[in-house]
Amino acid sequence: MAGLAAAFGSGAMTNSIAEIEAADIILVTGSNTTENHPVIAAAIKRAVTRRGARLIVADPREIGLVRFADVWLRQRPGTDVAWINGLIKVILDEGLLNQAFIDERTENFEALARVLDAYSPDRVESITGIPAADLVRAARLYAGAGAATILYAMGITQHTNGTDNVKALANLAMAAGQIGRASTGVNPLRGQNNVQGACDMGGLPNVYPGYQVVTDPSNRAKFEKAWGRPLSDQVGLTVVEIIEAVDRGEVEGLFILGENPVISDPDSNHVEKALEKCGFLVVQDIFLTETARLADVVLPAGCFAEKDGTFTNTERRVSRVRQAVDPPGLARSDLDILVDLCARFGLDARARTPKAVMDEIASLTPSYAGITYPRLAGDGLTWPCPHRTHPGTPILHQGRFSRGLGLFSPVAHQEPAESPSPQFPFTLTTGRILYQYHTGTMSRRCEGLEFMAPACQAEIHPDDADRMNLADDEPVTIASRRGQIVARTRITDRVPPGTVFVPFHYAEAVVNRLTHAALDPISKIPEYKVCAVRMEKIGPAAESRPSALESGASAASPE
Ligand SMILES: Nc1nc2c(c(=O)[nH]1)N[C@H]1C(S)=C(S)[C@@H](COP(=O)(O)OP(=O)(O)OC[C@H]3O[C@@H](n4cnc5c(=O)[nH]c(N)nc54)[C@H](O)[C@@H]3O)O[C@H]1N2
Ligand SMILES: Nc1nc2c(c(=O)[nH]1)N[C@H]1C(S)=C(S)[C@@H](COP(=O)(O)OP(=O)(O)OC[C@H]3O[C@@H](n4cnc5c(=O)[nH]c(N)nc54)[C@H](O)[C@@H]3O)O[C@H]1N2
Ligand SMILES: [Mo]
Repeated sequence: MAGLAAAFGSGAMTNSIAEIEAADIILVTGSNTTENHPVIAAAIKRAVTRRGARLIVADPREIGLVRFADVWLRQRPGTDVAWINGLIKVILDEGLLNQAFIDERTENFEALARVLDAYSPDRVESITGIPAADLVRAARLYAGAGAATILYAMGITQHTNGTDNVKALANLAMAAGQIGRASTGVNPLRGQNNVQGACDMGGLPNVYPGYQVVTDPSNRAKFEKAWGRPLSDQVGLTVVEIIEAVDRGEVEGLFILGENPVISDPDSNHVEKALEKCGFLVVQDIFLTETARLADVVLPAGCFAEKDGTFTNTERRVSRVRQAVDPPGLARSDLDILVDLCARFGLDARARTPKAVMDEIASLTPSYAGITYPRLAGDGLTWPCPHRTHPGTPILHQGRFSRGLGLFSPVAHQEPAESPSPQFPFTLTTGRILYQYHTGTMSRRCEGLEFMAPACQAEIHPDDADRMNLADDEPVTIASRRGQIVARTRITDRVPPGTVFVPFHYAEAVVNRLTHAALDPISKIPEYKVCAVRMEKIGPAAESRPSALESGASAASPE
């Protein structure tokens, strides 16, 4: 989210979920909304079918929302900066800029204008594969709208140039003046129920709660005083960097809470090797995961229904979560475990209950200063909520950006870290499906979900399948420079020729054995959305079909 922070001074949804439904134009990119944010997708569909809103989808795959779209821009994976710059170029050339907004609210447009020459519709078509005429139509729709909103997710951020992609979207919104009003803005649809809250609370290596940077001595002094001990002024490491540091022997101990990196981090063969080397590994989880199996100590935690607390959702809304049942067996709430650990380390954790934690948050975090348990009794509050009678802030950047003037940041197209080659001719892109959740620790324990999506299926275009003589639902080997897996084919023109989509939910076919750990230099997000692979038909022999003797008994697949 560093791109948004650079442009406006904040890295969250600029507007609320309810406003999406009232937008005239909705631009969705890198978000398979119907599968991954179905409630928001329902709002988008209602906007289109009931209010006549126009939908622009930019996604390499024919996702569910394409059926509702006026324009579908099908870019080659990893070419987002090019089509977004292309939209701004058309808006500029056709006199559709919002000049008043640019003059009053922003700075540095001239620098952006200088790079746009390289993004004529024809050049954009040659980079992205998007027909020039479609680009022009999308630009006119977006800039001509009363209120146009941009929604994006991991298809934009999980690239080595993910920060540039987000900056490009921010440039687009500012050039057309589509930000700072109701039903406009640049809106990252955040993933987990509380990932926004985790970031807000300083679950990042460079900030204290409320994005107060650790390198600022006055921030450090404030937290040292509150917590009664000296604190480091060094920026720490991000997830992938930590694994690399473990591998180099620079990090000797690791405490992992609520993550299953053996399945979810890129280049998992390397992750596994690094964790096996780790001197001391503690995993705190609600299940014995693939990562927990490598641990020296496993601390069993209670799940969401077994504890009190708050979640902060994608629209910055802080809501209460209330304990419904007791944790099973020896499991305890994450907070209880951490408070006890603190005591064993000789630290006096002052806030021992969820309510006391919330009060401490309010006392140290300006954007949460007005948030208390009594005030959260109803529908919750959206931050910034700076004092006890403040109503919360559904729309950011009205009248003024957090950083003052909105900053245009010129960005240029850059190819992904790994491109297809004769040896690895396919582009692999990875992500999610409706019926599974991440590494499957939770969803794969649900019978109904397993019934709907029991096996790892690779989406392959019919032309590619024909050429390789692959049938539907046939096992196929997929290999990259880093590893290989066996998945089952799902032949569909949802993916373009030359591209394969594989979800990362399946421990028996860990797609992250194939992905690589190339990072965006600023956000440090890995390039999960593009790498190069080859596919091989397994063939009857290797597929171990039933032998002649057994074949009378069963023709079923051995899996
Ligand atoms: N059912 C279900 N829902 C979930 C989750 C889950 O595991 N299962 N996970 C949650 C979490 S934590 C997250 S972060 C969100 C993620 O939600 P999304 O970001 O919607 O999920 P993904 O499937 O990773 O991929 C997003 C889209 O990016 C597209 N894409 C691929 N390459 C490119 C590209 O180069 N450019 C662009 N613009 N698009 C590209 C893909 O085709 C896909 O449609 O989902 C949340 N919701
Ligand atoms: N190839 C590929 N890889 C990806 C992605 C991709 O698109 N493609 N997306 C990335 C993204 S956006 C994300 S968010 C990550 C997700 O990666 P992870 O966070 O590693 O995946 P989860 O399976 O959600 O793991 C969460 C763990 O928390 C545990 N848990 C659940 N509730 C609680 C609790 O209350 N307390 C504790 N202590 N534990 C709990 C679960 O059992 C589970 O083991 O994956 C990333 N990896
Ligand atoms: Mo995520």
